[in-house]
Amino acid sequence: MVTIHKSACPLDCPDLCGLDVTVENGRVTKVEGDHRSPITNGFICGKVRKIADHLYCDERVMAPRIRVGAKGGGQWRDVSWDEALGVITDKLARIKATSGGEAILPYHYGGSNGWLTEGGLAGRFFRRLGASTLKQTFCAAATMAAVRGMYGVMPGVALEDYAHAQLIVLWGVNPSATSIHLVPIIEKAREAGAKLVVVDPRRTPLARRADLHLAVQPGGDLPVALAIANALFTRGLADQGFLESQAAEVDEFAARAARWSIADAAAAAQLPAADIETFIELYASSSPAVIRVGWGLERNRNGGSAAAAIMALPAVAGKFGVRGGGYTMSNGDVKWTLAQETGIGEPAAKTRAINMSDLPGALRLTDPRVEALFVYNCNPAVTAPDQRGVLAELAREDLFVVVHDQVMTDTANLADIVLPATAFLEHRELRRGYGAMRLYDSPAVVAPPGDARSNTAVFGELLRRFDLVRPGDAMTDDELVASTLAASEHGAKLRAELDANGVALPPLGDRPIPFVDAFPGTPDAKVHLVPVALDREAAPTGGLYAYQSDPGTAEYPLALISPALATQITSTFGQLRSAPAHLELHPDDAASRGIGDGDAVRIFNAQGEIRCDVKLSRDVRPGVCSLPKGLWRKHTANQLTSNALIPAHFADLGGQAAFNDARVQVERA
Ligand SMILES: Nc1nc2c(c(=O)[nH]1)N[C@H]1C(S)=C(S)[C@@H](COP(=O)(O)OP(=O)(O)OC[C@H]3O[C@@H](n4cnc5c(=O)[nH]c(N)nc54)[C@H](O)[C@@H]3O)O[C@H]1N2
Ligand SMILES: Nc1nc2c(c(=O)[nH]1)N[C@H]1C(S)=C(S)[C@@H](COP(=O)(O)OP(=O)(O)OC[C@H]3O[C@@H](n4cnc5c(=O)[nH]c(N)nc54)[C@H](O)[C@@H]3O)O[C@H]1N2
Ligand code: SF4
Ligand SMILES: [Mo]
Repeated sequence: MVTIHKSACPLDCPDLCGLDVTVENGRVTKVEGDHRSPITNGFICGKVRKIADHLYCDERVMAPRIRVGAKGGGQWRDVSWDEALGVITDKLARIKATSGGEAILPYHYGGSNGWLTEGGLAGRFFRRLGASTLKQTFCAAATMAAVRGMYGVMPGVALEDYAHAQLIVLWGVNPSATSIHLVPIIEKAREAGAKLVVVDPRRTPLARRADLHLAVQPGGDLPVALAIANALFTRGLADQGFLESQAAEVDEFAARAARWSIADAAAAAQLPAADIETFIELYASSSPAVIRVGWGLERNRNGGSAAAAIMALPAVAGKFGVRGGGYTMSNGDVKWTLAQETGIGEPAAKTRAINMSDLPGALRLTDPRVEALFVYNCNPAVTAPDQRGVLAELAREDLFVVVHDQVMTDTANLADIVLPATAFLEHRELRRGYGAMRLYDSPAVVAPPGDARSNTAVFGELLRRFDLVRPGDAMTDDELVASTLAASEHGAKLRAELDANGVALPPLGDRPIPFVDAFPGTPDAKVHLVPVALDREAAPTGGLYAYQSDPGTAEYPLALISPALATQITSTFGQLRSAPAHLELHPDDAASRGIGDGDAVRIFNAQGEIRCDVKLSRDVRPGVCSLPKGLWRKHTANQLTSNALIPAHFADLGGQAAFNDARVQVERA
């Protein structure tokens, strides 16, 4: 029997595609993009076109399993759900009784999930249990702190509206891998005469075609953006009318930007000063001009201030108020008036908050010591900083580790108990886009293989076993969706659209123009150029816009960055990759070290070393080397990935992990 179903892709990708899914004899056999959204426009990426390879792979966990023998030894005993949940319940209850709920740490991210699986019943369970809470800081913590502090809840430029721009700036973002549907829109704008600028240490596919490529040193964006702002102010290119009526702390921002001349910024960012001048000319003279702010630029010590300085530029230069003018950061902020909280039905816990980006530090805390780690929606063995510390702590015999996942990840391999999870298409999901301004109800279209259960089912059962269910609680996916929509002032409209074709548009429409249809969600509806709260948060490192110099040393001079792979979403789908990873290194850096193309190398710093082969490439700038994010341990010769060399310190805002602050040396192995 062959059936075709509507669903949507909730993976961590800005594009949020609508899907047509073919199911034959109970299995997904084909997935194609549909036409419900102009962004998907009938095509999708290779990852999801081949999702059946993931759903039915050999690494799929088919039944709950309990470790037999040593941790990480690879010996398991398949058990029933009843037995697995019985062991978990006894263990967590005992820890709570003897050491308190905070000795239990839920460890989770949104990796590939939507609202039902990301928060939902897991959130309610751990809150009611009194567990420690997790600050989710792997991604977008610095950029979101910056954009929320400056603009509050306000949508940026819709991806579709890039077609109207005369200048498109891609700043620390690589849509050719991470948001493929933006690429044809950019091409369309270019055919109509738009110019393209890319700010990226790598020559990405779009940088190769750009009118201007600023190959900035990682972490050097802040001085560049401030020097641009300073030039706009001092050369009479600032939009005084806009700033006077719509912005706050303008003089303070101008004073902080004035610390940076173009020459000094060029030196700090290791760029030709003439290229910054060209940027200023292009930016000042083009409208509509849009800056697509990515995530590559936030993952360093200056990341929050850099994001803020970049997002100040459209205000200073007066780029808002026209279709295609302004910035785009995460575009989830379109006043959906929906909150995950309403589905959880339990206020945020007041227990101790732990930053997920220092997992070894969290596991070394005392008072109380963490005795149980419950991992779901996450693969920290290969995605968290300080990988050697993470692996050592996970292997601790006195730490009880539960992992709920679809496949045997590197984290699952170190667990005491592994619970099989459903994948999207096997469970329902409600997903709001952070690029595409859409809300999709993506139903389950197929039963999971084996005994896999959804997050809702697992945490619903744990709530029951701990006697934590309260009258009126939403317990099923249907009830969670209903209660979330019921609490929204636009719930009836959203419900009607979702019921009609599975997708709803924001109450503001799907292409609101900033400062025409949508205004800053700050208390005074102005853009704040030096928000007091952010300045206070960044005080330990000199306040907002204070530049912290490059962490490179003579011993470890090379910046190691870890950009996204086209074939994975972070580590998701990594089990399907058999090819080993290569370090990309500039030929000049290789020559001075006697390294040839294809050589085996050691990449190292004080935290450890990685062994893999090298690929010489002029696509990385000199002084920078690149090993992709999301690799699995099997992809390198010594089972460690770039995360092993990443320091456990944070960016200046949001407690964001500083993935691109690793400084290393490379030598022939
Ligand atoms: N195919 C695919 N799509 C994805 C993902 C994936 O893993 N694979 N991940 C999803 C997720 S979780 C996210 S957060 C987004 C990420 O989306 P992007 O931000 O596009 O992804 P990255 O590759 O992490 O970083 C973008 C670029 O930043 C550059 N970069 C690194 N350091 C700096 C710096 O200091 N300054 C500047 N200006 N540039 C820098 C890198 O060279 C890279 O080309 O993509 C999402 N989409
Ligand atoms: N070196 C380096 N590391 C990085 C980054 C970097 O730039 N450099 N970037 C970071 C970024 S941007 C991000 S977003 C993080 C992402 O890091 P993680 O949050 O660890 O995300 P993924 O690697 O995608 O892993 C998500 C896991 O959740 C599982 N999963 C998916 N759906 C479900 C579900 O419904 N239920 C359950 N229980 N499990 C499910 C998947 O199978 C997968 O194993 O990684 C960060 N790590
Ligand atoms: S990963 Fe992105 S491009 Fe691929 S199907 Fe999902 S939303 Fe579309
Ligand atoms: Mo991310």
